[in-house]
Amino acid sequence: MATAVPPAASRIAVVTGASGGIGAATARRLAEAGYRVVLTARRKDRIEALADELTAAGHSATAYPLDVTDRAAVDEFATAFRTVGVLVNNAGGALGADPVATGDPQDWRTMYETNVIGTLNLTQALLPKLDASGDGTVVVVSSTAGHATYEGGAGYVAAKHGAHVLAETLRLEIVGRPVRVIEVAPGMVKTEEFALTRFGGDAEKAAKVYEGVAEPLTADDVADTITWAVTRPPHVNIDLLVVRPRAQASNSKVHREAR
Ligand code: 8X3
Repeated sequence: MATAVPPAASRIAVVTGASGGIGAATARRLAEAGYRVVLTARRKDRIEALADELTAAGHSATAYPLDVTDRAAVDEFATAFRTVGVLVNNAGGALGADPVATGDPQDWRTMYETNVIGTLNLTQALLPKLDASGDGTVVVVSSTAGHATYEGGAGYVAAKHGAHVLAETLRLEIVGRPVRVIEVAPGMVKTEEFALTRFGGDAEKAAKVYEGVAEPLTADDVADTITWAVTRPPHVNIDLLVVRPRAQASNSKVHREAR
């Protein structure tokens, strides 16, 4: 007999990396869909401001400052919940775009820690709560970098392949339990921070990433995709969604308008 699934309004959605970009946009969209959203990120002021904004708009939102790489803090965070409906593993990002020959091993380590171990920490800590919800969903926000490489991308590409493998393996391992595993792999998304962080705050280099591209995806485009996948009926598992702007045919085949 199918388990009765509670309505979205009584369900908690935890979003990591909710201080900006795709994470903040996803928290907004899930709140609008009726979830009680829990925003986590390291930057307390940002998630508190967004939680206040959502609450003022009549939604249910709380902020919880959290570093996803800090396992003790993640375990402590998990004790706050009896059940969790949705976990969106969005925290992560890229550092550097150097060739393999000269890439900084510390950047590689940091990217593995945030994109893979961070996702592992939250997923392990909340899996029992997702199970207990009777219809849990784990979302892994990977990247097109999790599916094919490009020059200068190896450190990030390796980390995102790790996130992809985590999602794929978890889906195999928990089949039969009431938890879906959805991977959303965005391509070129123009957010206020992704490229800037990647290039250590160099705005000129960051701007070059999107130069001449008519319409890179926005954070909200990806949030819309995630929310669509999450709000399918419980028996429908969207394994993997690759989403790119129309101007991007592959990681390295991008149409740029001449200036
Ligand atoms: C972002 C996509 O092309 O910068 O996850 O690696 S890319």
